[in-house]
Amino acid sequence: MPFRDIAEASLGPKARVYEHGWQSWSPTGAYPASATSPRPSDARVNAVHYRGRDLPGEGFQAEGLFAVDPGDGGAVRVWSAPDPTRDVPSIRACARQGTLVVSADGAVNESSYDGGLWTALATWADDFAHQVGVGPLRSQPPFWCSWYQYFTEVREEDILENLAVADSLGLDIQVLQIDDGWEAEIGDWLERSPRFPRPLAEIAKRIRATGRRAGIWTAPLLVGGRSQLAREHPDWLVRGADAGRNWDESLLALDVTHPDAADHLEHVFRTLTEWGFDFFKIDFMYSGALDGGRHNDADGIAAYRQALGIIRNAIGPNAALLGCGAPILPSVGLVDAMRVSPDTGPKYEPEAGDVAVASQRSAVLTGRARAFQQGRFWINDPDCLIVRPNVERREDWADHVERFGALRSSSDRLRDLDAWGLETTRRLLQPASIEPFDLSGLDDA
Ligand code: 9PG
Repeated sequence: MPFRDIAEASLGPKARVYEHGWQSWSPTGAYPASATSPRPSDARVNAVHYRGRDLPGEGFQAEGLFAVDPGDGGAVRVWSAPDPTRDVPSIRACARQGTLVVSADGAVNESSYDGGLWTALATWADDFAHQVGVGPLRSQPPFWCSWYQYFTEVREEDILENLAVADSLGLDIQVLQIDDGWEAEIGDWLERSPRFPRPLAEIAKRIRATGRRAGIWTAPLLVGGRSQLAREHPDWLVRGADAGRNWDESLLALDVTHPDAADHLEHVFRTLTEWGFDFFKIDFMYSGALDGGRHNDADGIAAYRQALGIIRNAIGPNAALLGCGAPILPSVGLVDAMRVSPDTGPKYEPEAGDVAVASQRSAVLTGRARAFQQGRFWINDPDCLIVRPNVERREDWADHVERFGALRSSSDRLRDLDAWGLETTRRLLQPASIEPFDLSGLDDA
């Protein structure tokens, strides 16, 4: 559907807009109404971090949720998809001579709220969570994740070393989560990298023998061009879907509406569960919601929700499901916890100034702007605490995790922590709160 004008708002000097991005890594924030929001630095970033759609040169493009705060104490106007678990229209806005013109490429409702921007969004989120029937939230345990120290080079011995050090330091690490790097190829989830010589069931057993739970990263709806799956089952891929590039390969999407692909997805998660894993970080989930040709005529969002149903069915009701790189509004009610920002990293500033890519500034910008989702949609994951000595501005990152992070995790080589890093890790590793955050002060720098 083409964009059609849906509303106008007259803008006072303090007017702000709120733009919600599509998936975990898409920039989300509040900006002066006359500004232009962050744009991807190239087409790859647009595909992997945004929604891959055309963007206007000026102004804003929100995905499914947009708001205007007049800034003079007047009501906040919110535009949103009537049911974002079915359809998420793009909503554009552009300021012209003191008036903001709002347009959308699909059906959009308008509602208005008193109490300022964050209260408005929280109230909107309460209504949406109620509409979807979000069940009672369950706290999730503090965990250790391999990514922000070892990245794709992680080895079996790194996992075992940190397991032993967690014990000797007496840290409240209840789950050891193996991140990207363990798998043979993206899409081949039952085969291991040579850096993991022992079967994963054995690693999981060793983790569990210390009284902890075992966690694992996958990107279950993503298929790498090099994978055996892509080679052997081209009919399981979404036709014409471009999930971008990473790991030096092109990225495709699994079509879970194909019954054999659905069986395969279920088999992968049943097997990981049998191996002893019960904490699942499911990443690059945007790939499952891409437009494209599928076995049946389900659209991207319907196929995506179907995939989450298959995964939950395979892992059982008590396993933890942490969404990442995931379409935000279509995931409500289907995950226990959600990454609400782009990745953090040892650097404060993002490369090329692009706030969709890994950096503390990127993670803080979007993590704060989605603080209202905590305790309403799920448990907010601010990304991992990293506090080893060479992390830039590590005190500021720890403050963000403490204030706007409900899911708590550590991702340093534990042995490398100095006294302050260790004390901070010890203090912040706590079971996740299921309560909404206090949103007052969100507008302070
Ligand atoms: C593993 C990581 C970690 C991390 C996730 C996700 O190519 N890219 O643009 C790109 C974007 C995000 C990204 C990795 C690559 O990070 O958020 O915690 O699990 O995957 O690969």
